[in-house]
Amino acid sequence: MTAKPPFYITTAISYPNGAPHIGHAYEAIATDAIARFHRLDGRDVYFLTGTDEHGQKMLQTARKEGIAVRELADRNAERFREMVAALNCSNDDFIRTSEERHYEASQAIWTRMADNGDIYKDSYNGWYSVRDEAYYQESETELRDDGVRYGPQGTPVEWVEEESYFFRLSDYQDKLLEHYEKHPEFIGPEERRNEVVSFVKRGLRDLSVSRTTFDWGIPVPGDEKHVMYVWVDALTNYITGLGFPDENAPNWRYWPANLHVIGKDIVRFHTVYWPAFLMSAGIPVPERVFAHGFLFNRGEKMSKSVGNVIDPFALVGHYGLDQVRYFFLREVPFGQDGNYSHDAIVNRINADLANDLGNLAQRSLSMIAKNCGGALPDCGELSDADTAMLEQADAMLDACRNAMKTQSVHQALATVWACVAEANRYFAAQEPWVLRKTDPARMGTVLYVTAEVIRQIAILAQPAMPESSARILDILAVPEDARDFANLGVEGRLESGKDLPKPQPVFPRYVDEEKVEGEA
Ligand code: ME8
Repeated sequence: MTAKPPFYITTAISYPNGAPHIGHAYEAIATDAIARFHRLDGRDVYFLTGTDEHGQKMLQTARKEGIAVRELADRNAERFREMVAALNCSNDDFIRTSEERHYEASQAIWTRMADNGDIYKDSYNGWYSVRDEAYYQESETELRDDGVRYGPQGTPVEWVEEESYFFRLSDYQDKLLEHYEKHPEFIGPEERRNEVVSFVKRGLRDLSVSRTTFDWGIPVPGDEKHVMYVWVDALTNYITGLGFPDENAPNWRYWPANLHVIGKDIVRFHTVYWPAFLMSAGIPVPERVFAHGFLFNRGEKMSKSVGNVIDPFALVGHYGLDQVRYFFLREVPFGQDGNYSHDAIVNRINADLANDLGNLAQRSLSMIAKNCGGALPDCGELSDADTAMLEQADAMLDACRNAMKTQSVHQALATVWACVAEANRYFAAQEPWVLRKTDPARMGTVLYVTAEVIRQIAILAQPAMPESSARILDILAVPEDARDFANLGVEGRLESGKDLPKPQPVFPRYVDEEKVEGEA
């Protein structure tokens, strides 16, 4: 057997300065669905997520709450860990940047950049946004009528003047542009790529990479008065997680990452700073960075002061985990901004899940239970309609793979749900309940074809809805080891005569009228 090709995928690591919100949940769910897709498609997947614990934002929040910053980090990192578990994420590890292993990795990459002559000491005078943990050029900021100066993401900036180490980012301008040119797939979606290319073309300045006015961070090797700029250590998490600096570590084989999944607000860090740091340190750069959009609550930005922040735990408790996962993945074209609303989620639950897939499975499998002695009927000669139905199901994998090449998770699900819709039309048109009296053998064939199509739908729905899909595969008696994509198409056809367990409804209708706190 040949070894499975590795696939390393990561989420951004979240600031644990507060509890996780649905933006964090969205990123975790989408990344998990992509990880599961590739795992089912025969890749050796390693999936990392975690928390980004240093920096001024954490420090300020801890001060406001009157607690030690480590206490804040410990408390909220635990909430993030619970969130990914509650979302049924299949991450292989959860990294916290306050861990010892991460200090070692960050100091090692720093030393390599310094040894390469890319780090020098000077002083920084300029604007800094604590909320974004980002330095901005004055031309990127604006002084508004309220007398406050804001950065490009709409967060306030403050003037910083202090001794600082710098990274020679300006030396990497041409190398980065060459990299974007040679590897057009490095940044997705396309519009993000265009933004980055024009940002870099406008010219790069050297980057301040250390701070001296606080000590909540990783000490700069050889000059402990300085702590590293939080983004230097944050980005390094992706290699810490694989055992760096030990390049003989068993997991180092997963590097370079195949995919960093991030939100659109942090593209610059991942596609300008990060590849430059890696080039400087002599480490290969990741294959692709994909930026998803932002989630809004009925078109409004979620904020604590507006009171419309949605708690992911409450959401899952209220609607059900797979329902929430499906909703976000199907509703929001991955890469674009999306809206969350009670009505939209209820509509998806009732139309796509309860009616279209749930009813189809329940009706067809109940007929098998009642009319075929609970065993999968024989598949007789195939009519044109049967053949067309099976061909559509067999063709799903290629279409999904194509969609997933560009992380179009919504597109992959649309392909699967087009087949669900077709299966409903097929079932209605074939009228197996009429055939029961007139032509039982033909009824058997129709039920067989329907069950086989449902099998393939359930296999391909696993990345989005792991638990519910498993329950459908259970009631089709598909063995655990026959649920990956190698079993799609003709290879894995259901076996006639096999006893099926009593079918149980998988997707209940949503009837409760109550809303989740924060919902409009
Ligand atoms: O940026 N909708 O952490 P973070 C969708 N620590 N995604 C959202 C969102 C929303 N409303 N709000 C945030 C950081 N996100 C850094 C990352 S990586 C080395 C360091 C996304 O907690 C955001 O875009 O502010 C980011 O990808 C992730 O959630 C964590 O955001």
